[in-house]
Amino acid sequence: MKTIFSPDQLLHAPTKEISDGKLVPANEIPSRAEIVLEHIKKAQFGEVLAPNDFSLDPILKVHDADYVTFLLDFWQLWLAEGRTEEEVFPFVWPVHGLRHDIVPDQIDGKLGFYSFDAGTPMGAHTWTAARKSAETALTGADLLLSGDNSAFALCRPPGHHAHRRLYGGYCFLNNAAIAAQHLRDQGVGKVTIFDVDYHHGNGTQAIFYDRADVQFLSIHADPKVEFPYYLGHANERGLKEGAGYNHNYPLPHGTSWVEWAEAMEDACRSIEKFAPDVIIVSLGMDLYEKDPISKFKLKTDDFSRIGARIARLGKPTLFVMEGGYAVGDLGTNCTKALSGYLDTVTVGS
Ligand code: SP5
Ligand code: ZN
Repeated sequence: MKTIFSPDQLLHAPTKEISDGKLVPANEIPSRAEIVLEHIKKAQFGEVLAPNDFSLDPILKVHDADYVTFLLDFWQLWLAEGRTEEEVFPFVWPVHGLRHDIVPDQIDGKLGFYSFDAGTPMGAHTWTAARKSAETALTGADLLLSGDNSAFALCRPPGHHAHRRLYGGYCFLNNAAIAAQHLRDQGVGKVTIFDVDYHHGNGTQAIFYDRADVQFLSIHADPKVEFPYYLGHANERGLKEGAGYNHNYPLPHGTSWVEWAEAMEDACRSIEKFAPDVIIVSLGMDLYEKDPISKFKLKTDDFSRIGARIARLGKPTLFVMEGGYAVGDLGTNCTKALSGYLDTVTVGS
């Protein structure tokens, strides 16, 4: 299994975030990717490749042009307005009853218009890093198209919270969605996105909610008590042609392997029924018992079990990294998931 990564993904390097109403040290930091890379190299799963260059087209298939322009231009606008802070947060949003049809000219108005939380800092190099992260996922998709059975896109910043036209939850471009759409555009018939991150993949769900060609399944902490709070309930099943192709498994705080695995079995049955040509796994490691922002109780060895179960689905699989903030154990947990997968496909084939 090849891994894709670019050091440019480290350029987005926030030091603080707003969480639970406080300014706290940032969780989504460059060392997350560095430690995973170090462990991947040691595990010798295969080559580590730089992402290929892509035009903006595959990103624009998923994200609206005005949103991409905002991400691209935002630092220039920030400086042009004489602002000097290096880490930028929104603080006002067009929620219920306010206008969504006019994009403000002023930068604070734009930041709120294109975001859904105050917990996602932006800086001078956020666009560069986010674009590379998306290209890392796209390159992984291309590896599957050229015949590899699996690949690991070491994406960072993560992607699954980003909507077509919204950033949030540390995410700017929806890497998994961009890879899925690219596979469809290159002739792959049906794609499943299986999101195991602790948080609901609200962005991915929203992007494919009315489509039958991309199935979305997410196992996550119940949004009644956990971020992102406003999406991820079990009764969100898809709309129009997409009806029946969206599956959410909200689970309570304190969930450990047995209950989590039960949800995964149900999800795997739905995946088998859908019979995708390719599976994309939104691989969050924040289910881990020691994750600093999460409240599930999965252990390091449980990640091997997740990887092994995914291998038994028997489809070409692209792993796309999402969350996971227990940085000290992140490399171990990630390689466990991938070796669990690799050991099982080898045995099976
Ligand atoms: C990709 C991803 O995992 N994004 C997660 C974004 C979560 N941001 C909100 C975090 C709120 C944390 N509250 C719990 C703090 C416990 N001290
Ligand atoms: Zn997460």
